[in-house]
Amino acid sequence: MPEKTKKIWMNGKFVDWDEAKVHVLVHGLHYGSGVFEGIRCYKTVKGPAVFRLREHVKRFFSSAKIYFMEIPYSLDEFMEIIKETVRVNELEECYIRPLAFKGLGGMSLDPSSNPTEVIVAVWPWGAYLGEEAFEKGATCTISSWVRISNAMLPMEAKASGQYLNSILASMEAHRRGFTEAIMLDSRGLVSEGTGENIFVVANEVIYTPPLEASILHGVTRDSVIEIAENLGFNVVEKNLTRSELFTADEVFFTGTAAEITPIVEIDHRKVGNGKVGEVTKKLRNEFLRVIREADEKYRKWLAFV
Ligand code: PPE
Repeated sequence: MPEKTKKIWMNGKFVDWDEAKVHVLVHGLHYGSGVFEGIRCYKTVKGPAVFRLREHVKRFFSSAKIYFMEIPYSLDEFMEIIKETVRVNELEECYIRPLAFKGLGGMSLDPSSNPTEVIVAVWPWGAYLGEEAFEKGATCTISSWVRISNAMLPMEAKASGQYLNSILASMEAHRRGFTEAIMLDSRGLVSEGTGENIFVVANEVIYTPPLEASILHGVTRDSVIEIAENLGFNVVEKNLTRSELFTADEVFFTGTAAEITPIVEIDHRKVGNGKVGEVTKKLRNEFLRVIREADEKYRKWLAFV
């Protein structure tokens, strides 16, 4: 269970952590009819700040729109609700989980008339794939589970039910003894991790799969592209083959939870020399600096609590 905090915001009011409950017949529980976000709040030199809050809330609203879910708040109101939830829980650093799901009503596959319930929970969350993977790099396997394609589900929506695909891949990877899975899309090209986007470095150029590769349009992916370009790197969105992963100089994951996590082995092949690469280190140091130093250039990414 996530580390317990004080209050969870639920449909307009704060309730105690232990009281934030739902009925077993809510639609979202049965059919995965929910959309969610993962956001981080960091302790910066100027106080706690939520990283790229507006972009996350925008994606939350887009996911809801795709699934015909009404969120009865404006973008600005919802940003304020999130900041208030962090304040109420008196946390300087935390992970933030907004979730909207279809509630109690008809048990039909058209939940249009079921109410949409909305919650925001926060809790402290450390390294997503473990401290060791964060520091020394993750070992990965290519999943036997193919990433759901854009033709089957809207992969740019961050929807609860879509994660069953990730859950199968994650359980398989762990049972095979790896830290994490890398999924290929229905064309056999590189898509993403179970909860992360992926990047490859080859001959000093940085590559990442395009949206057509059934990926989530990651906010961290976007941030890393901008940071890399500002550091003078050439970043190219391009379809990648499995071989390009095996022969890359460096490979790493990006995500709100994972931040920048290096990948040092893929299906028993060392990535580069099997150590965390120089470009990955450079990007990660800059990313960690940006989220805490609150300098002018990247201030636009921070919403102070
Ligand atoms: N792909 C997937 C499938 C994904 O779930 C995430 C985020 C990303 C890419 C990276 O997106 P972004 O966070 O905007 O950079 N995964 C979230 C949840 C993981 C989980 O619940 O477990 C996260 O990192 O918060």
